[in-house]
Amino acid sequence: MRSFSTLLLFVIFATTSVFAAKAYHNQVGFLPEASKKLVLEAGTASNVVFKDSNGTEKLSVKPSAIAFWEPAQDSVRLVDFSSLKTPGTYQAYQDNALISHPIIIQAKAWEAVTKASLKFFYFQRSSTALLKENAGIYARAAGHLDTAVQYHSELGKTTGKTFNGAKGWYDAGDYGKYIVNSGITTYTLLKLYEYNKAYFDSLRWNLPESDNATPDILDEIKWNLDWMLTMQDEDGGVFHKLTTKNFSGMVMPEKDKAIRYAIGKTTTATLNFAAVMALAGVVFWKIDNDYAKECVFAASKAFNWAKINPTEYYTQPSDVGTGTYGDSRASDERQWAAVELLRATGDSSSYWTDASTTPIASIPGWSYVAGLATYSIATAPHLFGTIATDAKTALLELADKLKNEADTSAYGISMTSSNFYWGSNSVAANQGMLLLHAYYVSGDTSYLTSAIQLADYLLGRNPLDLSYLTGSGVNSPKFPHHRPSAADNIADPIPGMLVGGPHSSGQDIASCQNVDYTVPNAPAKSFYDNVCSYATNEVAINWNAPFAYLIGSIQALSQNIPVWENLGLPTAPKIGKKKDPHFKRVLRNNRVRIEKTTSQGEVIYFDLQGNRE
Ligand code: G3I
Ligand code: 9MR
Repeated sequence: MRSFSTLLLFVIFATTSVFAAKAYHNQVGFLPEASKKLVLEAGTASNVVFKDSNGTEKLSVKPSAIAFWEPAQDSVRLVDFSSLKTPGTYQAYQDNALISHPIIIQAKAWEAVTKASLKFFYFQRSSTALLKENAGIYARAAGHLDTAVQYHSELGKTTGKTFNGAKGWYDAGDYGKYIVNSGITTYTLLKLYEYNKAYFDSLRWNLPESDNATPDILDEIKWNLDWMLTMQDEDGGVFHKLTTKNFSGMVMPEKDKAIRYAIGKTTTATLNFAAVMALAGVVFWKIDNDYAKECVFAASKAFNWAKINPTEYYTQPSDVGTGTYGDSRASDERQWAAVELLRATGDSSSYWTDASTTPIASIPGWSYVAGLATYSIATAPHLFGTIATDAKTALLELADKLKNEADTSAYGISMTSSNFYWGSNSVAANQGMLLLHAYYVSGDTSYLTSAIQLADYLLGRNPLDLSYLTGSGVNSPKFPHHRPSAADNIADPIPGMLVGGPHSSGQDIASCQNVDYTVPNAPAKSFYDNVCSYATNEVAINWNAPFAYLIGSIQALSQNIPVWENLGLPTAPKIGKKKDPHFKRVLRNNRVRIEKTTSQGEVIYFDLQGNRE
């Protein structure tokens, strides 16, 4: 019988061990050959011991020296356990105290979250019911059929005229459909397929279309491309958004009965559309050639409208309160569209001459897309020659900056305080996408390793001990700002949704009954898992897309599936083959001009810069 004092010591020890230092790590799992790290609250420097499910010690690692991470105002230690590669479930201990969640190592550790983050888009489908066989408990009635969408008065259309704007994905936690955000999202998913074709050709996630011959990712993408095509006006211009005049309440789709309008027709939306449709033409070229040609033709029409209307920027009408996606700079969209159209058609004279030929490396976002053009230029030296070299140089310069930050950061990731703003988790995912492109063009796996750190951050290696993807990991957001999840009377939110993430702007505090959830100087901790917090806890298609890109690409790469299966550039489609009564390219006085026939039947001419002759 142990003496009372020994027993007391054991009890104290056992209870204090419950409050041991915490370890923050990817709560979903690790790929066997990938980098594996956990962050340890400062605490002691004792070795961290990794035990398998039998309690057998498999690895003992000395933590790094204490380091300060500014975005969280935390002092922590890093523990690198990358040498632990045998698939299995482990737990970490320090001084015999359990400090981690289960640590899962599996060959396909990231496949389930890849599928979940892509199934999110199915749950975002407008204009259709989600059936039980595909949506399970989240089955719902159809909302927003959008078969008779009105035109906002500022578009000057004939009163009472409507159009069919069906299909497409809801933007985020709201029921709006916005071209620029939808565009970068669709483009990112098209690129995910293009670079990992072999992996996604066979991946299925129980869509209504899963039994057909088309890969699920392309079936899903087409749901949105079909809608985007409805947003192109007869003259080639593209409407900015399709929404109600104001945000609906927190209701299910079928309960939102307000009239829906096309609102705005802008240069940024039109060029964004052109870039996406051009890439769609490349990707669908061998899968559905007629559809591919329709996409490329629509892209060319859009590009030409933007030549004639180069500065049509979005202004919110006074009677509209939905999202704006305002952007008064179209040079980046023009370069992006020109690059993608050149890639789709091989026709440099019609497009490339109208855009800047200086590639700029930057982390892409819905308002600044120059980085996407640089990805395409850097990976197509056969098309862009020395400009491709410039693009690669710029890309690797920025990637090196991110990699160096990750290699010296206390949390081992490239995110710094300045990256924490609305949608910060998408900044992390987009940094990962850039690092992957650096890996593609250089073959240097250190970029791949830096990208993996960002996926680990999003899935648990963060100061909030959160896997930011709903329904994944041990701790994940339970109350996202997402109308269907809030109104469906189901406790758990729809899974596979990446919430916007922490930042300190506090732009939604008034909507959160003035609860100030921000942590002074610690943007990485300023997060509120409450449905009111649309600034930190909303979900959005342009946040899930780079996440799916990051996690899906690394899963595919880990299986050594060729990254680069060039779909084979199509021979230049005969754009303009279909007679378009509104405008066409003509030779006039031996110079290429745009001939436009106005609705009054007048024939007018523009130069390629859109100047009226
Ligand atoms: O880019 C600057 C950064 O340089 C600066 O350091 C930082 C300081 O806080 O601000 C950054 O700009 C922020 C911008 O998002 C970044 O994309 C703005 O503050 C912030 O207000 C802006 O928020 C946008 C938000 O709408 C409000 O307009 C988000 O980007 C955008 O994703 C979000 O989009 C909404 C739609 O309108 C409606 N549907 C939901 C969707 C997601 O919340
Ligand atoms: O639900 C809206 C969300 O999609 C937007 O991102 C956010 C910012 O534009 O606005 C949300 O709508 C809120 C509105 O802005 C203020 N009143 C409460 C609305 C629902 O939270």
